[in-house]
Amino acid sequence: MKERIIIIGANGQIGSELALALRQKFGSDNVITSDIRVPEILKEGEIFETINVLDKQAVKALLEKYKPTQIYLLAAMLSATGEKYPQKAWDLNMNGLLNVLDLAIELSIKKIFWPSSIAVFGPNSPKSNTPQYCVMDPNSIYGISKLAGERLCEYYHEKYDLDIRSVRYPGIISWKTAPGGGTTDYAVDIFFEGIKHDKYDCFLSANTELPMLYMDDAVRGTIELMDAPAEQLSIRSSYNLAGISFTPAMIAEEIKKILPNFEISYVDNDPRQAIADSWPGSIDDSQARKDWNWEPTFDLKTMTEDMIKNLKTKL
Ligand code: AKB
Repeated sequence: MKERIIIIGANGQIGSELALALRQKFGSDNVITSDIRVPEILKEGEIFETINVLDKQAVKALLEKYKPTQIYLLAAMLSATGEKYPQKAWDLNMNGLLNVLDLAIELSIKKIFWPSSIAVFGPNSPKSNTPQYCVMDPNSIYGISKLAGERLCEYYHEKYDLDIRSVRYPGIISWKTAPGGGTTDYAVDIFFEGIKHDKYDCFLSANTELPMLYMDDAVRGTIELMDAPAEQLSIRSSYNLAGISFTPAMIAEEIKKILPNFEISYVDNDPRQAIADSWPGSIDDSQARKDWNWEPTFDLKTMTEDMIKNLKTKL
């Protein structure tokens, strides 16, 4: 079957790179990007539509116009911004998802990708090598909305046979498009500031370990999950996905090996610390490895080298 894909929320950190990869795989004609904001650059042949995912009629019109076979729903408010605007975060993250799920049923669009996050875990979840199934008591509005979203995805799969696929993204590290409003964003900021100023004032403490993943692995893994035969997938809520776990002190050490003058300092009392403290330090992703052969390729060293090489050229 010829695939036609719509990405909703395509201008963000993950959407912009998924769009590149999907255009390469399926051709620009078959990948429609959409977002509430117009992108800064739109190349010839690329199709873009302005859309607010909360405007259900507009989303319906978009889906009727392009008749996609797959939807990637990436519009969301992340953890740190979510704490500033909890009602808006809940509204966007929940009602955006519900709009897309209901329209997918109405218009017979079977295949959907929706990202969850390590934010679904909470203070009583195991901290280290956090398993797929365990106590989940998220205490950020973002985490609560993602956990509720996971339950909706499984429910719609069971009840309406929607082919929804999802991963719990850790912090994603990338150089092309900056992240916005997340707790793991420090691990991207540190590279930009390190290259520009040889120093970084980190909003998380030195020993805060968090799970992270390099963008190249995240994009490849997402497309591999979407390509996997449906009968191989045993999880229809969201798969644990892991890459590299490290602390600010560890990444600073690695950066210093390439930028010897780099110095890190730490800010006290940043509200993002409490969010980070409630999240796992590392993730057990054995089910994803088993079901669809997931395997990350970048470690702390190769990721740091690749980030610095690419950012030096970019900046
Ligand atoms: C955030 O920090 O909010 C996100 C996430 C881990 O989902 N990057």
